[in-house]
Amino acid sequence: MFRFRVTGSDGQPAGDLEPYMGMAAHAEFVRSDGSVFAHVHPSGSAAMAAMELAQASAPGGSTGMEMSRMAMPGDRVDPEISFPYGFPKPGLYRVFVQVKRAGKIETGVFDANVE
Ligand SMILES: [Cu+2]
Repeated sequence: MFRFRVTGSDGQPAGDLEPYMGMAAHAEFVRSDGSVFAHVHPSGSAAMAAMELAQASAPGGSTGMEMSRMAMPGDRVDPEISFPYGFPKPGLYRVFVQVKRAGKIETGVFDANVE
């Protein structure tokens, strides 16, 4: 599990996270040579159920716009977010984590040297 905590400028856990495209957060794990690209969502969140509902009801799959309609205004997202993932092979990776705070998308970037 990769755990991230979103904090405000005061260092306190952020209280203004909202679902982004029906999910609490999105993460991409990318190997420096481009041979690995994984898009991962947190597991077991309430927002996951909302996304599954959105996918089931959208004919021919759903777009981000359709999924965002599933997110209820006022839905609260926990500022501690975990993603299940395993690096498939050693190398340099960059991890992008995207959340939505008070209507704005924010992206955190992290580097990992996997041996
Ligand atoms: Cu995603």
